[in-house]
Amino acid sequence: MDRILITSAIPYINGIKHLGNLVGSQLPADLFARYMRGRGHEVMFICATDEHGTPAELAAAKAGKPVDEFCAEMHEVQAEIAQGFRLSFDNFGRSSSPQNHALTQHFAGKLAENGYIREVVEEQVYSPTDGRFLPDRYIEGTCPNCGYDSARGDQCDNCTKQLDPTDLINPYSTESGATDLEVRETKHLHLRQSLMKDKLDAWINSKHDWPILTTSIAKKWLHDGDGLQDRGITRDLHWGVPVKKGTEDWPGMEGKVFYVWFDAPIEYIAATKELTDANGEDDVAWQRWWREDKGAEDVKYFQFMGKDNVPFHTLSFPSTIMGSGEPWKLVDYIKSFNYLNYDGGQFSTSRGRGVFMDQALEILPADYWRWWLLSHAPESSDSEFTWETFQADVNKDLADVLGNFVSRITKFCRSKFGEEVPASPEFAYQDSEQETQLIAELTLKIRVYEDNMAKMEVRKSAQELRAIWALGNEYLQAAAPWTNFKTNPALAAMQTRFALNLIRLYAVLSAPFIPDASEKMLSAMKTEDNSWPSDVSEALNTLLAGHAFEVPEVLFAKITDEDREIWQEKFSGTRD
Ligand code: B3M
Ligand code: ZN
Repeated sequence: MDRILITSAIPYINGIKHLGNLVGSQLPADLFARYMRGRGHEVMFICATDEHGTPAELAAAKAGKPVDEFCAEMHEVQAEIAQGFRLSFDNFGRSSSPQNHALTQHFAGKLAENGYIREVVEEQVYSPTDGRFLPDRYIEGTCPNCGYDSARGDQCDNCTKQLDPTDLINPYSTESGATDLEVRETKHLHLRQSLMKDKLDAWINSKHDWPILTTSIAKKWLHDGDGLQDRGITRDLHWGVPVKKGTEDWPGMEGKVFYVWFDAPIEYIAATKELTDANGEDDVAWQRWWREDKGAEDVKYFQFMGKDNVPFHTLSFPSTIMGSGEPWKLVDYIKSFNYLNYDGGQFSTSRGRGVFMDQALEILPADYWRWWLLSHAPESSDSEFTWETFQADVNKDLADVLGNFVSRITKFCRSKFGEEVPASPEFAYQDSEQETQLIAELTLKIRVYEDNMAKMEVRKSAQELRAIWALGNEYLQAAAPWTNFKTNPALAAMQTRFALNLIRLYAVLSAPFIPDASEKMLSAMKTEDNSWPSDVSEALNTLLAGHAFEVPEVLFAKITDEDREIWQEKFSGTRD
């Protein structure tokens, strides 16, 4: 049994995420967490809301609420939606927690002690029109790296380069549109990432099994242009973690807070502490996940995120960890994703384009979305959501293949043998070629499925699972117990028993993808035995003759053309 630590990138607090965000971090992380739990490992799965920074301040102002109140409310909203999608976080924390304040200040103190922080008198963009220093996000302009004309002050969405607002060409205020921006002096802290360059480079180079998407972004950052640059880690905002050196004040930094991207990844650690604190456990309870001197040396740590978050997780956060000089757990594997597009364009939060998490759950249960999104995860390239493919794939995979198998065999059994697993003393599976053959095929496919799941190959895992489901239908078709029933009822009984056991097997294998349907299948089979099928033949001998079951309600209703047209229309514009 291993100890598996899993974190998903933590969603910003200001607003509800769209399906593209979901499939780029939280959903595949949940798939992996569920799988690892299913295999009997001890899992700690962490997510949180990312509550600091200008977007939070802006959104609260727009909602006419104090920012702390706004964040508390939005956290509840996001937590409920996460629950709706069956995201099985061990804790869904809040980056504004006291635990994160303390840990962030602790890291800053250690970094300063070890010479990794520089105090800089910085030139910052001041807008006379707006009457304030403009935070990065309030400034847009042309990217000096790729020429994209709507690059934000902190990062270019087109080439992913992290930017400082003063890097932008022809900058303007997104608040007022003002272009009369001035540069004024103010004092800030910089994290000396450049000192860490060789160490980071060696570390990234040692990660041979990481996705190319992850390492290529990291390497670009380390080597392009002048190489890895130091980063400002403080801001002139009110809402955030006050700048302190551990528990001590930081002279000259009064009234400033840490940059949201400095404290956000530290929240992975803090959210674990939030959980163990809430359970009344001692510090070792969270430290055994995060401190190599407290038992975390054998923890395996996996991070999930969209590609735009990769620089922060391959370079900035590791700089914080390494620079602390303390034995904090570094990530072992970073799974990153490309973008999911929406119907010929991009999902866009700012423009409200696409389907958002709350809206998705209003029209269909979580499993439909989970299955489609995961089986189309944008791994090797961007992928696209269209209503046509959504309808076609869901109807075929979930209704025609899996749902139909379950309904066909349970209904057949009920009508011929009653609602219990039929006996056939004359036949064991082992006596029959067909079942022996299927067990061998399933064994092979399940091993491939396990291998893909362990490697976080999301699409390939879905493909294999689909093929495993299809074997059930092919078996029924070939075995035809309904025909045998007339001439050889004992044979039909054995085949039926075999197929009913397949339902339980499918429930166990499918749980990471479609947890609700999996539960329905187990409860229809009146069993709580969800043990992983290490031996397929044994796993198919779990429900014995005489074991009661019931015919479940339809697992997956088909999406009709009419449904599709209504939704297509409803989600064709932008959300208000
Ligand atoms: N909140 C960006 C995002 O939601 C950011 C991730 C933080 S991960 C520590 O995509
Ligand atoms: Zn760019």
